Amino acid sequence: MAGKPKLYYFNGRGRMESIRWLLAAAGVEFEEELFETREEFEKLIQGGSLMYEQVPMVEIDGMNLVETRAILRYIAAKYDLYGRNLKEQAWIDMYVEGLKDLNDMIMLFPFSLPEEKKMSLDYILERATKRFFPVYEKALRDHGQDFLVGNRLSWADIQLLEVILMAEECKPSVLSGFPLLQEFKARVSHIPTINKFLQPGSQRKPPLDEESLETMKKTFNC
Ligand SMILES: N[C@@H](CCC(=O)N[C@@H](CS)C(=O)NCC(=O)O)C(=O)O
Repeated sequence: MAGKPKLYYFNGRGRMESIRWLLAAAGVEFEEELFETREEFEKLIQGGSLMYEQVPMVEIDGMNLVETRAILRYIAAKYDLYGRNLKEQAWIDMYVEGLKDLNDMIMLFPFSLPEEKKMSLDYILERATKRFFPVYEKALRDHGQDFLVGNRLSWADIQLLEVILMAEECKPSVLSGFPLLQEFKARVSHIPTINKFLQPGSQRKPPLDEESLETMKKTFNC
């Protein structure tokens, strides 16, 4: 039997967090090698397993998978979270790529300069509530189903819940104008694998604080 997937990244959310979410939601146990220093990251580069000398990297099924979106698509397909046919897959892609845009804005927020913080936050919240969340609220309203695509859980739902929770960390009332997304959040959070990931002590990572921001900058020279 194949061993557990092994994730290589620094000890924070970053680009790896959506991969953790997807594996956890699929009920897949995984191990993590979390760097604390540049030296540890360079050792991995010297080992030759990073195609572009970048992480995330996931050891799975005998491969060293890199590139976040390639990793996510592989896991989604492997664990039947990527639709039943090409059309469902296309819908899932449209949802997750939009969610990625919002996710990236929130992920990069801690890197904004102190004088830009308020403007960045206002921009994120404006995009969340005017551009992105209305799309998912409307999708749920139009088809009246519990999930975004195909009336069953997919990568799109998992990514949506992750981003909703990130947006709520920016502003707790961000879902106030979105009753169906509030119900969606409660429903999907109760799926046992997801509920387990949401509990303290899981491999879910906290928002980036000042200390881990510094560790990340030093590790990746960014
Ligand atoms: N397109 C890649 C980008 C990966 C990337 O930029 N990773 C950063 C860490 S988040 C990294 O490894 N930086 C180290 C470097 O570029 O030297 C992906 O999505 O996986």
